[in-house]
Amino acid sequence: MSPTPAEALLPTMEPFQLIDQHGIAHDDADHRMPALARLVEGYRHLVVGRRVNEQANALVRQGRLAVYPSSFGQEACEVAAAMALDDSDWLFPTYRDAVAVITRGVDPLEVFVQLRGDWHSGYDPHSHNVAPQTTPLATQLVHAAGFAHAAKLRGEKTVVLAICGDGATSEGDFHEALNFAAVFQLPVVFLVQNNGYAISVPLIRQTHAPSLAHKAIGYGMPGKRVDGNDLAALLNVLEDAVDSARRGGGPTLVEAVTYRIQSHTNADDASRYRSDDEVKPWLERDPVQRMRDYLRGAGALTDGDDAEIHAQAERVASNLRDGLNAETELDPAELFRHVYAHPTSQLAEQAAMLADELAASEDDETTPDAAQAETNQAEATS
Ligand SMILES: Cc1ncc(C[n+]2csc(CCOP(=O)(O)OP(=O)(O)O)c2C)c(N)n1
Ligand SMILES: [Mg+2]
Repeated sequence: MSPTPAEALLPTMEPFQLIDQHGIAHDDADHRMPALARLVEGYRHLVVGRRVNEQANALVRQGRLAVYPSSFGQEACEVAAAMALDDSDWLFPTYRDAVAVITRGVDPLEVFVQLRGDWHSGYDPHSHNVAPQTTPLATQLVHAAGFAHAAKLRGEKTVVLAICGDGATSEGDFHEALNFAAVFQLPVVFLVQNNGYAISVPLIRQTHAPSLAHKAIGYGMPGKRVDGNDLAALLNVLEDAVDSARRGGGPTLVEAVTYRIQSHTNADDASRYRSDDEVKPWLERDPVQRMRDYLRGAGALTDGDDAEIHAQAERVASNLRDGLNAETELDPAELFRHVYAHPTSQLAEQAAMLADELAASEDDETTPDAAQAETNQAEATS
């Protein structure tokens, strides 16, 4: 019996999977498997993404980055989110989605200067159609819905993909964005990375729904649950959702079931609220190793290919290290420069106050030198 229109919106409880954790493809799902060349491209992004996560963690320990919310173990979600979109589409990421932004083509160094505190948003959003990474939870979902609304009004074929976490689904903005997108049938894909935690708060404290994807039916949009550590399944589900949005089919909510392997950020200690026993099975579901095993089994990845991909990842890491280890010359006046096209009088006043303070501190710094110079002069002539 075919499902009723309401039943058709419901997700399956079992997350959709194409490749299991041992790298074995499901026979009955083979016809939905992305092309091997596309999976090799995806694997390259996974390896680079993993290396970026490792390098960023190291740069935090070296004091070169203030903080890093790692997507270690979630790289398949990051890569699939970027790969599912056309160049003319738009990505709306969160603080945890540096790897998605990099996969989209943004220079890694430009992504990370924000976390060093140099710039408000290090990259130009228009260079690769990537909105700034947002920290206030779920705000990017409302921006994404509004952006998609504008695209639809203009008759453009743009699709918007917005990412959020499981914790963000408790925000009012999540509800408003999904409701608005469904009512106006906007071309948006909402990707929830359910990594089990919102800092120390587990999913059980976030929702009483059977799953996060089940929330979709309340808005009248399809909900999909997918294995968030299976790049092939993610590409399949997200590409379908993007196609549907582009053809005028409205929004989709996709819940990717994954796990936050590391602490929330370096400022958090996950061992205070969860055990190693809980983490261990997720290490065995690693998305990078899984794709590698599948591609090796399919004869699509030689030792040479793999070595070349890892060498590329090393180059990305080394450029990031060099770039972030270079001392920068920052002009504090830039803080004010891009707030308004025409600065308000208050802003001009604050800028002048800062300039005075900086000039005064420069005077303070030169005073001891001047005093020393006088002493030297006196000694030389005595
Ligand atoms: C509106 C708002 N409230 C609270 C916070 C503080 N905060 C930062 S990250 C976070 C947890 C978010 O968890 P989740 O949405 O699951 O994303 P994850 O960090 O797991 O990727 C919280 C509560 C915030 N950034 N914004
Ligand atoms: Mg989370």
